[in-house]
Amino acid sequence: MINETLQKAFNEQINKEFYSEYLYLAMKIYFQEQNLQGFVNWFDVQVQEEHAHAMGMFNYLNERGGSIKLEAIEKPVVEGDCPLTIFEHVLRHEEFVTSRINALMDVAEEVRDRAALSFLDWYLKEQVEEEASVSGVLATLRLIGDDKKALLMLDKDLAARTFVQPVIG
Ligand code: OFO
Repeated sequence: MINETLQKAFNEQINKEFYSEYLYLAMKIYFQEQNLQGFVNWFDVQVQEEHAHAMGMFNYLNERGGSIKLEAIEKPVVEGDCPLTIFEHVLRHEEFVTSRINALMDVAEEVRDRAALSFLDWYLKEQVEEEASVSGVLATLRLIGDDKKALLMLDKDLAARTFVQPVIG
């Protein structure tokens, strides 16, 4: 049976992962309106990844005999009004999620739940990848500046991203 405090922390993180899914869905709307279909695809993949992250914890908590509590998902607020500023928000958000995964691991450590720590290791590595991939797009957007042709080239690149169902844990 999983410790109560750790169970609560898992439930909070499940909510954060669903919020991430919702936030990226909101960001996708901006790119749909700009007709930047490659960016739309990038956010589609991001949305599916966040759903997989939430469900990974959902299934884990269930496997551990924990009680899953679904709370309200906050209204997503997209900060930014162009690809660059929106991706700055994506990076800030991923850094925030990384800090929450670390905090969740702190709780697992405090209650000496080694199985949970080992499970959460996957999330920690995933956050390193998430931040690196977003930083890469952000660096390209900074180079692009106001060059519309270069933006369309990036859009074409982002159209190639595909979702791969992760094997979590
Ligand atoms: Fe779930 O990693 Fe992004 O937020």
